[in-house]
Amino acid sequence: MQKTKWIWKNGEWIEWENATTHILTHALHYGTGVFEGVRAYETDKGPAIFRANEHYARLKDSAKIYEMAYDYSSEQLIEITRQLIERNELASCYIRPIVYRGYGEMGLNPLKSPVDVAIAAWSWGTYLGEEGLEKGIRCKMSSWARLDSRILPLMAKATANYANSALAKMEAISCGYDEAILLNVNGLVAEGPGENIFVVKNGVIYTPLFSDGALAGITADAVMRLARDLGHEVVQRNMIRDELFLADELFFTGTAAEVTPIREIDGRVIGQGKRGPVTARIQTLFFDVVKGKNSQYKEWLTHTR
Ligand code: PPE
Repeated sequence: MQKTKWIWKNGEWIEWENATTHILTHALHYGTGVFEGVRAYETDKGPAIFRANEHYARLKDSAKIYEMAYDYSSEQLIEITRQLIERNELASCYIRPIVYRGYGEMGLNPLKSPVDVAIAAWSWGTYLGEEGLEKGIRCKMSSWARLDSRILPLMAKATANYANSALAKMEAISCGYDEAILLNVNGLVAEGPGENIFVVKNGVIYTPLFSDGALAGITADAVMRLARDLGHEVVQRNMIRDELFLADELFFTGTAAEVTPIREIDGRVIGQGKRGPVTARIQTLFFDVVKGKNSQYKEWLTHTR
């Protein structure tokens, strides 16, 4: 991981090495944290944060679900993020805001621990490899089911949810795959451990419903708009695993994963076994948009200077 100089926490600028936390931090023991993943990209007008408003709105929603109200407005956190990027002299980077129950009382009741707010940023290259972005990745259907909203609320991007993701990721890697795909407890397609999934079939684009366990991804939302603008019909509906096997093209979306083609699942070739033409067009448009090369979507960008 590429270190930067500054991390912001509870109103203060702290040096990277000093951004530590107490062993008895509530969230460390009980998963009582919510976070965001945001990217900024280099444009010819300097760095621009992609969909900052939407990310900080989702952070607020996640915190609301966990009753962790915090005092900062989204506008304030966006301003802090701009400063963070500038202070760290970053161009394109990944931004990680986190709100969590800090050091207070041990025991399950989180309400006795303070709500801490921090934002870090660093340079983070492609999530699933440069080659993955071009050639597609190989996935494993996970033996782990995606969490169910009767167990943990999935509309909250909570640290607790990622224990499930981490198990699925480890399994996929130890079986020699790049990434996992999870079904929900009802056997319907949910998502990747850190990505939304899309099927392309006969020019139509399909993606699972939030109610089936897909995070309301901000990249997915952007990609749905881009795909519609490119003339595709986009449908959010229940999906079974068979539809993944029979897809013309499959791809993942996410802040970290961007738009990553999937070329294989469990040894089965998907489509032509490489990045398909629809995925390629969406990917190209996506990268043009985030890099400020397409003014049609400029409301999605917050420039840092
Ligand atoms: N589903 C999950 C479970 C998920 O974690 C992410 C983001 C998405 C879908 C896509 O959402 P969005 O980023 O709004 O398009 N995962 C974040 C964390 C990844 C990590 O390894 O850490 C991310 O991409 O930032």
